[in-house]
Amino acid sequence: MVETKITFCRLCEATCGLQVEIEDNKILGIKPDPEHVVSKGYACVKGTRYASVQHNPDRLTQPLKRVGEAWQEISWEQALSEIAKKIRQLMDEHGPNSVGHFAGSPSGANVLSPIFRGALFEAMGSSRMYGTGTCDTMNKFRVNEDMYGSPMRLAYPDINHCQFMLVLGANPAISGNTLYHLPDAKRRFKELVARGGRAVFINPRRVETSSVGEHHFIRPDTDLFFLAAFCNELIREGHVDAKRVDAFMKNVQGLERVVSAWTPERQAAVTGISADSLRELVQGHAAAQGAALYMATGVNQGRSGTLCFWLLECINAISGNLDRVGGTLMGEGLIDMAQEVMTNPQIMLSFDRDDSFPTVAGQQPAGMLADDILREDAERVRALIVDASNPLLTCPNPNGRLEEAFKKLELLISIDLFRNETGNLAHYILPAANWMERPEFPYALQSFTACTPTPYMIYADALLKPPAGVRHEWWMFVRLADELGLRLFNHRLGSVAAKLAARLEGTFLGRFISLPHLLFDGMMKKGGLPSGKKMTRDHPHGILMPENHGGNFLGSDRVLTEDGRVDLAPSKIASSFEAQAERLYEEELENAGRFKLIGKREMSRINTSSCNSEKLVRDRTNYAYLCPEDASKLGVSNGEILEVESAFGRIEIPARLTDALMPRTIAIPQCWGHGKADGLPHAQKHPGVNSNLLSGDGSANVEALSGMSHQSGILVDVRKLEAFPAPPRDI
Ligand SMILES: Nc1nc2c(c(=O)[nH]1)N[C@H]1C(S)=C(S)[C@@H](COP(=O)(O)OP(=O)(O)OC[C@H]3O[C@@H](n4cnc5c(=O)[nH]c(N)nc54)[C@H](O)[C@@H]3O)O[C@H]1N2
Ligand SMILES: Nc1nc2c(c(=O)[nH]1)N[C@H]1C(S)=C(S)[C@@H](COP(=O)(O)OP(=O)(O)OC[C@H]3O[C@@H](n4cnc5c(=O)[nH]c(N)nc54)[C@H](O)[C@@H]3O)O[C@H]1N2
Ligand code: SF4
Ligand SMILES: [Mo]
Repeated sequence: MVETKITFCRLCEATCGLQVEIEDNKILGIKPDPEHVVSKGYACVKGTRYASVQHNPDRLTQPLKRVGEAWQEISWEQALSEIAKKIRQLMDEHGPNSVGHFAGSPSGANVLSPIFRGALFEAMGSSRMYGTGTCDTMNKFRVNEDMYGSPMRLAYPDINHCQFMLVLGANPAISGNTLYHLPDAKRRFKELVARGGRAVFINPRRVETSSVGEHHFIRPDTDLFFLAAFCNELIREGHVDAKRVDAFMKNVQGLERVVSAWTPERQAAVTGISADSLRELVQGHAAAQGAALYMATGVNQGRSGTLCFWLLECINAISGNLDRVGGTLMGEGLIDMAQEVMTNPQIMLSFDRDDSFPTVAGQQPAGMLADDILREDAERVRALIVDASNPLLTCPNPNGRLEEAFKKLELLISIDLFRNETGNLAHYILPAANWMERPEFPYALQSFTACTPTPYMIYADALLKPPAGVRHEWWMFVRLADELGLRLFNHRLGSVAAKLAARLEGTFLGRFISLPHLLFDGMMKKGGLPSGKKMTRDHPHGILMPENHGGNFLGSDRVLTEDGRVDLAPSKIASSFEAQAERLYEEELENAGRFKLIGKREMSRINTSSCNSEKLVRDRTNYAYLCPEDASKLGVSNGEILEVESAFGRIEIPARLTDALMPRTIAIPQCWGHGKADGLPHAQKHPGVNSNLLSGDGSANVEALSGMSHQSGILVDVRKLEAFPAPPRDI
């Protein structure tokens, strides 16, 4: 029987509503859900063509063990007992920190997996948690912690009422945004412009989203100077809301002092944004009834993502826009994650590593992982569980160094839907269920931080049954704890119950004690919502929650700093700015004539997760985009091969010309490079080139305040490759 079921996509943070036609556990078609309370009929190709990933012939259906060069299917009992035995041996011989875990982007869309993975590692006593959070947004968590008292206090632009929105380093129309829930972003920006507001995009590339507003080119990785000058100009022109600052904030003098040297003219010399343009933008910002600055990945991945986000938040705060309709708001989630972190500090606790490097929200830098595996001392990482990630392609891998490190691990486990490049080096691969196969509400955004200008909640039950040999991540972590004889959550009863539920999963009795359903019902009850059953029956398209009218943050107990005031100049951040800014500026002047490399997200690809889909991946390769002016200087035309070299590596890649890029900028879509992916045959036929071979790792290349990797704005030399093979053709 054909059934139409309602769910929401979990591939990116837009979490669009979907209608899925299903027969005999098979997807017949996926359409946008026109009745979803926020996405209202919007979805992109990645969501509507997900059947090509769901029913992909290369999906794993049984645990795999590497035996020599071959892969052997084994039972779950064998996999879990062998893995537990090895982990126990390593913990006994080298201590718990010799075993780490690495969480990828899809695990951020999974509510239960991080809870149980965290509980397992806490029970083991290991603080070795890595993840691609340090390739993406850890700088924001660091600033939130220092300014507002918790990494999870995350303000978002009130686009529904804002009259001036400035967006740096994001392309929401393609990406669906990050840490800001805005499906169908283009429509939302159009609405802003239609009511007389301004949407201003600051980006080295004229991006798809900026067609609805204004665009200014900025030289990659120079936003720090733009933001410092913006902040200084705002202060100098008297646009500080002194009353609000006095009442709710502290250290404004510290902020004023450190930005005072940064004039519109000084920034213009490195950013390429004229002094007049900057002044005009500050005036426009000050004149608007409600203004907000937002930044994302393109700036986060620069050398000073933390400093940039701090200045950006300060501009929002001192101009009186923080916690005000039309400015930036601090959402109230289903569960107040920030408060949870305060009362359960073992989750997401920030601490300094043994080499004094900070971790933010407990996450160690992905850019230090190779070092940590290759080091010879007692802190060496010897085993790694990679959950929903493909770090070999997505993290800095200078000249293949991360690959060399992974080969040295005594135990590498990949939990995935596929045997990806990282899985290829693993000792065991454990096949996981995906989002179509599990019950869920949207993770961090709506549920825990409510970074959504139209607050709502949605819950969807599993739509499909996973293949017989596939298991849920929560189950794997609980079963491993059971095998290792560890107590989860430091709670005897909770631990016994979780282990019992895991043992009963899939049996007749298990139907009556489904741990995921019990936990979701509990969380929804805590947030004042109906049970999962009622949500899917009565509110399948989501339920609108009370609007956020501002005025619920400043001066309230939700500001979690010690004195309840927003800190405008946290000492470590402000002193880092003082120590770094002039040096970085000099470097910019010196390197003004060189190329910088940035990324370029593509509509039909989601990091490496969609690479094996015939319906989504048609190009044989990715390209290096550059402007015609640069191309003519290099003597290169479309399809000819470029050699791109950084201090860390060298790649060869065909060129594609576009006037959307500013001079001396080269954009390469990231997360390609599937030449060795024999577990992903379609991807292997469409390999492309891995641009992360050009980014550096180790302490000199990891941002010192937050552990963020430097993956955008990398200095490179670009040449035309004279002797090249026939250029690849698209199929
Ligand atoms: N140069 C450059 N590099 C970048 C970026 C950039 O902008 N430029 N972006 C960075 C960013 S922001 C991110 S988040 C990272 C992303 O990089 P990763 O976090 O490594 O994410 P993916 O590449 O999508 O790999 C995810 C893996 O998870 C698997 N998977 C999908 N769903 C599930 C599931 O439900 N369970 C499990 N267990 N596995 C699943 C997929 O099959 C895939 O193999 O890349 C980073 N790398
Ligand atoms: N289609 C698609 N959607 C995705 C993903 C995907 O792979 N494909 N990945 C998902 C993930 S994991 C994330 S984190 C989000 C990210 O979502 P976004 O933060 O929107 O990331 P990008 O689309 O990479 O946009 C970054 C923008 O920054 C610009 N940029 C690069 N360097 C600089 C700089 O130095 N300064 C400024 N001002 N701009 C710069 C780039 O030109 C680019 O347009 O997207 C998510 N959604
Ligand atoms: S924008 Fe596309 S990938 Fe993102 S949630 Fe919506 S349908 Fe899924
Ligand atoms: Mo990301």
